Amino acid sequence: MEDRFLKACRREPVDRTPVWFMRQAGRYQPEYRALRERHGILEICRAPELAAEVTRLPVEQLGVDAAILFSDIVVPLAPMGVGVEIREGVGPVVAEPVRSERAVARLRALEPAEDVPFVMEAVRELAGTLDVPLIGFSGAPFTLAAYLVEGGPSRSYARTRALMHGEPSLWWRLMGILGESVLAYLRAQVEAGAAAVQLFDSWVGNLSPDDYEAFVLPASSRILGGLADLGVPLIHFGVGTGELLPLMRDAGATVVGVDWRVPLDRAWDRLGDGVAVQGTLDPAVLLAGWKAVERGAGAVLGAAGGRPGHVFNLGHGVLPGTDPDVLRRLVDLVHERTERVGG
Ligand code: 1CP
Repeated sequence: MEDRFLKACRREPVDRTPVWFMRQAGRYQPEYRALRERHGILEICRAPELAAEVTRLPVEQLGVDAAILFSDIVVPLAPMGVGVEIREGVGPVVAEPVRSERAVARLRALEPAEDVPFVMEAVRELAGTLDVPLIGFSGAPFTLAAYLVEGGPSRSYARTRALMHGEPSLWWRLMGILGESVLAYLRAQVEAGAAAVQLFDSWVGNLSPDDYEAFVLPASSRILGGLADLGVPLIHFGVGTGELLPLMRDAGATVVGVDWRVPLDRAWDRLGDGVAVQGTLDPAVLLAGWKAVERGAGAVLGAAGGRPGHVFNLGHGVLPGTDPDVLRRLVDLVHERTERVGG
């Protein structure tokens, strides 16, 4: 198996900088859109053969160095007792937002083998057949709680922030059950064959460092700490996290995912040499023509400066409307510009 991705996660020397893209499977692909004409997104997530097929597409088409399981962060919520759907053009929508003691008491902890066997089946099938490492993933407790409390996507997650300050004991009960579930879920994915995992705390950048430390770090570090014995790279990612990066490292990450707002070299200065860094090209640049992509990718690679431990990625997911050919050329560009003789 080609393992430059795993080597870079461990800050070992690599023959070329590895590259993969968040949301590398999805709407920008004609094949995915065609499949979505016939199946709902959650239906694809729950059918191992469809999820595996969609996971493979970008690996085959783009030549990326890692696959990420096709699923969604809301998949484990339904068996926990949450009525959730993914609405076209909106995102996850929760039927009854979780804001009270009663609503939290109704949640039950995820038991991965019984509750989401289709995920483990897809992971097993992919891990046994892909020739690049498979990344498993989960939403982090804060980001999952944010959807539960708000009932859907939100601009600033103000209700969630108010709840954590106003009803801390309720907040901790919610974080407790989500944290326990996420840990079990990620452990099960690794046991089924995932070679690395990414904890998506996409919306945690809405918090101040003090609030992150007080209300989120303990739950996320229990998860990352609880995975450490498995020996796989642990990628910890969020959007708008410039001020949170050292805390996200301290939670137990081996790779910190950084968005495009913080230059990669500055992010690395804040993080120190003890972790790998993933990112950070602005996904909007991919809509701006090839010259802009070349310039943007060149700046990211320049900021990485060839030090071990860079995993090239976008600062957030591939945007719908991105030309698959641009992604393909970007993979080649990263590989060509970082080729090390004798690597
Ligand atoms: O119907 C569709 O096809 C809609 C688009 C879509 C897709 C392709 C959604 C709805 N989810 C997904 C799949 C998905 N979700 C993947 C696999 C794709 C891949 O990487 O190859 C992954 C990793 C996710 C994870 C996910 N879902 C995150 C974390 C990553 C991130 O982008 O920050 C989040 C926040 C979600 C929630 C979600 N699901 C879908 C949407 C549009 C959203 C975001 C809504 C919002 O803005 O709050």
